[in-house]
Amino acid sequence: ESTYGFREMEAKWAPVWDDLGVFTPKDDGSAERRYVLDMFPYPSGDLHMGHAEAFAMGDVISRYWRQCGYDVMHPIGWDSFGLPAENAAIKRNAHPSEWTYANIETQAASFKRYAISADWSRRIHTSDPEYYRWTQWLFTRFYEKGLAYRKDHPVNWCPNDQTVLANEQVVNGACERCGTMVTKKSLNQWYFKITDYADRLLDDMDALHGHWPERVLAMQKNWIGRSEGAHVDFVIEAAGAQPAHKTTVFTTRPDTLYGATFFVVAADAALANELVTDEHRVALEEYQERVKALSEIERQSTEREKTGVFTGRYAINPLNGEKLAVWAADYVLADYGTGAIMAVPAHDQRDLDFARTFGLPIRVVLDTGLEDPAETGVAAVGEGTLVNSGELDGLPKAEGIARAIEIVQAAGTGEHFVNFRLRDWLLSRQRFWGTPIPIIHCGECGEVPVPDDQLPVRLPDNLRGEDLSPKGTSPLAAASDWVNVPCPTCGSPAKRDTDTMDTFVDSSWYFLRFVSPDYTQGPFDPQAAKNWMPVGQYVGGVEHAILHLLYSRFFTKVIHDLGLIDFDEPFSALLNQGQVLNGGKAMSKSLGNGVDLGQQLDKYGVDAIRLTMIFASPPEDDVDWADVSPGGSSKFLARAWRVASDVASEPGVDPATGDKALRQVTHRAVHESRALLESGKFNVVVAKTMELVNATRKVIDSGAGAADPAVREAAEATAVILSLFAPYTAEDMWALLGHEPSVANAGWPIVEESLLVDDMVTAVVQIKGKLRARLEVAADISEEELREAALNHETIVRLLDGGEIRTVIVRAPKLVNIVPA
Ligand code: ANZ
Ligand code: ZN
Repeated sequence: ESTYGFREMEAKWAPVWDDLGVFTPKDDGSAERRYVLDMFPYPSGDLHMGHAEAFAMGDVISRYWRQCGYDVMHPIGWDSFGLPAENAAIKRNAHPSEWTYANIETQAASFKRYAISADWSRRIHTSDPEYYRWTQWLFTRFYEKGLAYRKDHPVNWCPNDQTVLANEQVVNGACERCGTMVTKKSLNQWYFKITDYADRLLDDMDALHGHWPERVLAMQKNWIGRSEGAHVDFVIEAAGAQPAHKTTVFTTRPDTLYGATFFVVAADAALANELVTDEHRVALEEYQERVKALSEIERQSTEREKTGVFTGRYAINPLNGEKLAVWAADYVLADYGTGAIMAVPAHDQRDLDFARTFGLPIRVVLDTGLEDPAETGVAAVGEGTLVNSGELDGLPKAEGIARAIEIVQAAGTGEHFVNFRLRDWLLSRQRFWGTPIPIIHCGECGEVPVPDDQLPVRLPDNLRGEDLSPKGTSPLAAASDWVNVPCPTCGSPAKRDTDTMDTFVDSSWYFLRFVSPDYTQGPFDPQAAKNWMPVGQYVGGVEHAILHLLYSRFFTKVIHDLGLIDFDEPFSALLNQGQVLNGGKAMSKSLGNGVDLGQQLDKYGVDAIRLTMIFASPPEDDVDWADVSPGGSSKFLARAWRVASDVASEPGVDPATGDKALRQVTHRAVHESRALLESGKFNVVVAKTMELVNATRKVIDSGAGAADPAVREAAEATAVILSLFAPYTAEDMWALLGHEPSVANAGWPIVEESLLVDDMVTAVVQIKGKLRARLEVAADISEEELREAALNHETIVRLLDGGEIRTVIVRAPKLVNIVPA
């Protein structure tokens, strides 16, 4: 007797799929196209348990759609620029490409073993010149549209990595990568003007509700941070030799202008130093030193006692001419709004805390019915009617806001303004292993984009090891052969830009490259993009909820506006898979709770590991490896396989003559799985398949045995459903059942509707909610018939004993509840 052997199956089928090109889409329009994409991996070492989970989920969707008859594209590639390769190269005195491409090969082999239904012919690597040529091409298009620009800016600087970090890469004041506290440094940097797209990035999320996780949409919304309000100009009075100064504030509450009792500028903004009088300068500088030592978290904390210093200056309220003391404090952020605020302590908690600390006046201007904030220490937020506010008196809040804006606008001292939290995207990096910025700096012509026919600007390959170590400037600056070039416009000696791009740039358009990975006339073939995009299902971790997804959406919109595509959202649906934990905690070196994927695969086989990932929980939930049983998965797969093995020698006969009960289980499993798969309940589908295998085994072990045609039907359905989760086992079953490979293209089994209805069901009869009798009734029994049957049941007749009945509640076909009077 043959036995289930996962090693043999893995060795046997992987090359067959490769040879047949099972997962290469036909791409001929003969079937509706669907594009499934997993967030592409970074080549750091071999695949780990997290990859195994994420890619299992994407693969289920891809394989399911294929079974449904769609022409599925499920490509794979690598996000292969980035710091780890560079750090490894420094350590090993090598070129980053060596480490990168070696790891890619390792991962590719593992992905193949893991039976990802990928179209390997579309493979891309962002560090290939054939790819980054087009990243550069896109950059020059952005530049020409004014969407890529340089400016001097105090940037976040990681002293350890010697590199600039985007705000997003600073976590609690520390470098996201190495944990070193981040400092500020002024540098000339490249930015993408994503703020031009803030409104669209926000508004276009409307269409994503229901298709993207709400949590992700909420995070993006918050990140974009649209605030509607006004800019209001305050004149800061001249003081001694210091002239008057116009300072604008951003406020969402212009209705409270009469409640402004002081004025605050960000302590770390240049404005503070500009305004401060000589008398207060030393105090300000001391304060600034103290602020620098604080982390962003500490600064933002509402718990912390408010601190600040008086600048010696006064601001004039444009509405009522009042003089407001100007303070410098760290609770006002330099890089939000204008970096200056009018403080309204009665109605803003932060201002109230500050006023109470420094004994500043508090004036209620909105009657909210709440107690006096000066007494309670709780700011009066919420709705109300304006008071103590001159011409605004009596107006409700919303009208007060509108009226106040009209007034300042008419006086030329302010205007309606929408402020965003979103900042432009700082994209330049002073590192080697990235896409070189395709700009040449010419003394005559200024910034000159590298012409298309001179792209790609290739990375030099003679730098290695120590040449790459961080120095604060890009390592490329040292490659003088590379740096010094004639200006493409005027021919005079010029220099290449030596910065490289943030790797988020590479990954902001890769989904478009997959539609035509070998295209040489542009970043993608417009017709192929029309055929395949947008991505029908995107799968990846929630850690990319903000940046990668926002940047990809931004790129797609710009590429749309360049006239290259006719859609402007890249991902129609998004799934965030959970994490793999061990013992309830994320796997980590420090906890020593890591689980090695390779060892798991060796021990249990690919299919058992895939099945375990899928069976453990719905795709969005975490999987705790301490709670799962890959051994159990393996036993189940062997059981399923044995069914096929038992049927193998039996001829195929019309299933209609087979065991009806088993046929019903089969058809129900096939039918219900579909809805479950569509709604992402993959784990429940696995449970259904287990039930199906058990039911099949029961019939084999009794009655007509494996010769019953219903058994063959059940085995075939099992193979097709399992092809989504356990492709090797499924393919082997399919072969045992006498079919040619591949089961991946078998097609979802056709359901016989008549087998979906239950013929007979058990109805329970209760008296006053207590179970008293059971009845076998037809599944489609009417309420009236069921009521009659229940009332005539002999036990019921006896118990009621001729007494009067108040009501009879009937829920056909399952329940009757009799309530006696
Ligand atoms: C006066 C006022 C009265 C305010 C009131 C609020 C309530 P969001 O909604 O987050 O955009 N603000 C403006 N710039 C700031 C900065 N750089 N640092 C700290 N706070 C700043 O918040 C806008 C409000 O936050 C603005 O409206 C301003 O305070 C404050 F009853 O102006 B408000
Ligand atoms: Zn020139």
